[in-house]
Amino acid sequence: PQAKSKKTDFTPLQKNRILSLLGPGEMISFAKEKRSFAELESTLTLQRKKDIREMYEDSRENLLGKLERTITEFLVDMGFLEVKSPILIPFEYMERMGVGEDKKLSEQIFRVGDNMCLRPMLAPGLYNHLRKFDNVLPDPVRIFEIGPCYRKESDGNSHLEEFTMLNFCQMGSNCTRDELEYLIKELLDFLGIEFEIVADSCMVYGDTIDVMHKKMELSSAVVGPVPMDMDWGVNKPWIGAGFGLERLLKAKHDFKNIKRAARSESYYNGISINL
Ligand code: ATP
Ligand code: 9VF
Ligand code: MG
Repeated sequence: PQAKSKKTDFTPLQKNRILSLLGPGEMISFAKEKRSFAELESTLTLQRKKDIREMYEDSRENLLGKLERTITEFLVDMGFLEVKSPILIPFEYMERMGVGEDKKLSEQIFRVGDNMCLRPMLAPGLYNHLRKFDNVLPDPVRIFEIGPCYRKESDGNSHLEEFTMLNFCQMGSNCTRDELEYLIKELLDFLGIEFEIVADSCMVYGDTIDVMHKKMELSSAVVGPVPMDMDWGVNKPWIGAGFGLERLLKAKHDFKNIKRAARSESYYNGISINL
């Protein structure tokens, strides 16, 4: 016997529109859905407007901005100096980082004019600060930067072309693997994000310690020194770790796509604003 109300057939475009309107934790079964596209769209639109108004009443804080402030306060309390270095950097810096040898990363760089590029990582600025502060700050020198980085990417769910990196590092005494793992654990416990540490390697630094949340890399961390340090005038042991803030948000809020956590004109705090 024929069912009284038949399930709705959605076009691919309609499915994408509905999926974009779901709240971060929400799910839908298109196979069972009986409401029309128009009905469903207007219900979800109303809910999302309510969500945004609630955010306005409750805090008015942007998740990405808030995470930067939270991590900054945590690391400053731990004795790390907050630095802000240029985002537009000489392309020569990247050659000096050895990205020439890493074909993948060298093709991912956004070049600007003949000599400049958008930084794909924070390491050059941090190297320069470590060198300059070596004879200024007490041992061990502890610094960090949080800010935009740019890489041409093709893969979608955990990659953005414009993302926000945290890189903290320590130079001088006590630059051990244990100290590095301790700092990573303190930070991620403080943020309430579960993680697992695995061994990996990359062209730039050789062996790395990768910090994973399920299948997603949250961070690559390195125990120096490495041969490249000489080209940056750095001659002491160091440890450091680079984290993507949008990946931390994706893990924390269980976003299905990292776009919900990105600098965006489509989502605010993980909620669609195409309402
Ligand atoms: P992947 O292998 O996932 O492309 P990666 O190893 O090239 O990342 P790293 O150079 O180790 O990335 O950068 C440090 C951290 O910055 C990564 O662990 C990740 O959290 C973040 N990150 C790197 N690239 C991106 C990107 N395109 N979008 C969002 N976050 C990124
Ligand atoms: C680990 C990820 C070379 C002494 C200034 C600090 C680190 C971070 C690896 C990052 C990268 N390195 N995106 O270096 O902390 O550079 O590939 Si420093
Ligand atoms: Mg990595």
